[in-house]
Amino acid sequence: MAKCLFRRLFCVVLAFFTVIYCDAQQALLLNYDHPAKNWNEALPLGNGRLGAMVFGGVDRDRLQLNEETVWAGEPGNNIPSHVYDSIVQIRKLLFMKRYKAAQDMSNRVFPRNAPSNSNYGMPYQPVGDLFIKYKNLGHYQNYHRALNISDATAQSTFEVSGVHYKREVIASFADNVIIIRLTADKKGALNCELLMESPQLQHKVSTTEKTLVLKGHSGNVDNKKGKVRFTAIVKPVLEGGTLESTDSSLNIQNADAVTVYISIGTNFNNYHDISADPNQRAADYLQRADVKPYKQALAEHKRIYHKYFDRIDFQLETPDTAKAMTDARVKNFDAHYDPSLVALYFQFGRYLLISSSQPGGQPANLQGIWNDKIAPPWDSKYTININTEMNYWPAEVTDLPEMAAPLFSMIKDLSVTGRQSARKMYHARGWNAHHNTDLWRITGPVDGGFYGMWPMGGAWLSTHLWQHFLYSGDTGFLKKNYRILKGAALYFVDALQQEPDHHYLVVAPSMSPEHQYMSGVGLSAGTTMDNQLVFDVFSQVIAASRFLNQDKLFADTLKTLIKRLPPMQVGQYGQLQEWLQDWDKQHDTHRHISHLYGLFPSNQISPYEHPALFAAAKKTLISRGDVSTGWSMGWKVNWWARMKDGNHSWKLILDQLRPAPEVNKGEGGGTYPNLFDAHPPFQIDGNFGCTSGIAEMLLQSQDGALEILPALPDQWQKGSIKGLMGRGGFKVDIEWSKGQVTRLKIQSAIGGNCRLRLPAGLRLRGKEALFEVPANSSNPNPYYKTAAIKKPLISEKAKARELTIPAIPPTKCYDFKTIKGGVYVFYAVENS
Ligand code: FUC
Repeated sequence: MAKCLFRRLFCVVLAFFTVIYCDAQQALLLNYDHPAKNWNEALPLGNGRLGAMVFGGVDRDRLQLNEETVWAGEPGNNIPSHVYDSIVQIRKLLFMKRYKAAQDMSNRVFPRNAPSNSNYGMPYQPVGDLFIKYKNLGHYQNYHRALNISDATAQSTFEVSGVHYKREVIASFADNVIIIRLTADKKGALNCELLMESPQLQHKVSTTEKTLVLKGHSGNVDNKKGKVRFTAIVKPVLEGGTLESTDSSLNIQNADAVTVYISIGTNFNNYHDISADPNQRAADYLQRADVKPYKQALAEHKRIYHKYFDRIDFQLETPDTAKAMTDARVKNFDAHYDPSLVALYFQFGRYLLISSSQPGGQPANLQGIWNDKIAPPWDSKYTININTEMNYWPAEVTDLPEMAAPLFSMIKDLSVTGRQSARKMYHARGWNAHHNTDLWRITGPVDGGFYGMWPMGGAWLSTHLWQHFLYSGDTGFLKKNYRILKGAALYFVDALQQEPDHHYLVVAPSMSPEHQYMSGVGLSAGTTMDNQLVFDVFSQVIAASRFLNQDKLFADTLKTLIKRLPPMQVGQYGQLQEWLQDWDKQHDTHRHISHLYGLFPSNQISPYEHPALFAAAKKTLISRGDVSTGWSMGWKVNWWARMKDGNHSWKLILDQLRPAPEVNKGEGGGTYPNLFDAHPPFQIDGNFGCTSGIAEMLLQSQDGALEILPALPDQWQKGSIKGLMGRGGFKVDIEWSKGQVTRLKIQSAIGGNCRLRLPAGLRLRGKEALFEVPANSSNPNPYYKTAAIKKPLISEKAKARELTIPAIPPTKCYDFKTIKGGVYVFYAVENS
């Protein structure tokens, strides 16, 4: 009797956990009831190096394939020669206020199209497609297609004449190949043909007895020959049935199950060495992979993926409508209450980062690693005046720092190639880069004297190294990268110019990315974003030299120069001024709001320290409006979170999670059925920007404290997030209900003072006592030391308008000491 009761109890408990587990699994699925009709419906898989877009077709399945080093062209930079004198001349024209003449000259010296002896960066290109054509599969039913982002697997299942078919695909993190597993629940039911195609001009498909082989090389563009050679080998391993090859295809008959391996190799070693053997590489990966049983390969793949993905668990309320297909959920998002779609979208961003950016590989480009076009939009390269940086915003805060390793190694490469642009173009030491780079690490201007005249790309990228240090406290990392940070600063030591009006030190010529203050004129001196970037580049070297106790003299030089940078300014409309002069237009809705770099990702505009600037930033945000390109809206989610206005962030998420238009162009944003973000067209930065913004709504750590739930929207009354990272190595779990924190757990990786900023009414209790600290006392934790900005200037016209400081929810700060490895749990005390 007791035994029976026990067994029953066991069954109930098991059923309970199965339900919870299934729900959790369900929450991390992208679901569809039909095969992909186009690329934006196909599902992305990737292991950092290899990418596959899986269409899930029944009669004809398609896997569109990428390898991250297949780019057009060959090694080599794009530095224009003999331009120094012209740059000096352009500078003079700017300082003489002859702006149009300066812009005209810039356009002449740096033509809009690449001159015949140079190039404007190479496009990222596809490898090709694998097609699997199935024979005699008549009418199908019960079709289901899913991307499981908790496991990094894609499946499609369907039924034909009572036989259940299943196809599962992984881009294996363990074996560096793509694996397709075909099964059916009737023996001998699998009959198909494997074929390959490629849009590359130079390619050839051949077969051996057991494999299908695609060889080719990348395209010629501008002054560069396409020298990336690639080899893709497809090898099906059969259980039962027969395999025959023709001169261009493989035929499988009556198999019980088939495992198809896709291995791709290229000749790329690094940006200046393409001497590897692509055939050998592809063969080596294959040889190691095809000996493993699929079950083992799948388990090993999942184990590596879980190590990263499982670090964060995010739960928001899940209504019944969340059971709908993913494309329908996007369609109905503004009509149905479905916060759980936001949790899915957030985790999808993390999934994309893990899948497109693995240590040892290339950073995620404009499309991550997924691209089917020989000439993709903006070459799918690295646009470093916002887009590449945005790709990496989620890396630290969502605890995926390893995924930033490819970015760090690209920065290291640029710190070498960028010496050429610094020296030849500007006669400066150190290194710089302009607004684009590519696989070959070009650092010269791209797209001519309007868009391309922005020598700040290297500066912005370098801040990611510093942020990694602030999050991890890894002094070894800082030491190793100090020379890169120093090189970025050294460039400005030499290149900054004294402008004539106030004698500030400014970058000239430059621009506020892609924007203009007169028709066709954007070239300027001392734009606000440049000033903020130089301030950060100098501040991080000053702080690094303090942490490492080295290079004091250089730090002293920077301390002198930093004082001569222009302050931020509040312009006539009460807006944060974009340029040194008050040229802003009041109803300007340009997608770039570069001067708000100071609000996010930087921390130079704080509501606690600089309310006037904070008010001005808000004015600017409001006047620029909400709806814009995907990446612009992604940025706005972060900005509104920094404004402590969760409801406005939520509004932007609503705007972003609207179905993207069918036409692949425009500036209205949106989301494709496969949850890829639309510029449009697809651009991955919007996914990453929004993921980062969601994290910023829940936790911030840039402003002297760990701020808990700084921008929770009314819609997210209840939820939990586990595993977000704050600077100083703090891992944070938050649970909340009725919009209030109920439980907070802090794990300290490196010890040190932990300062919490909490809603004023909230009282927390734990084993550790929390000491309330005065509002403006500085945090003794060195990773929380913020650099003091100059007092902002406020225009007389703005003063006349009476600046209203935005009200933000009142908070209080509390300190407690942590030790390395310490875990601290607090619960909300009910107000009595
Ligand atoms: C910048 C943006 C565009 C686009 C491109 C890749 O030029 O202004 O909107 O995102 O990068």
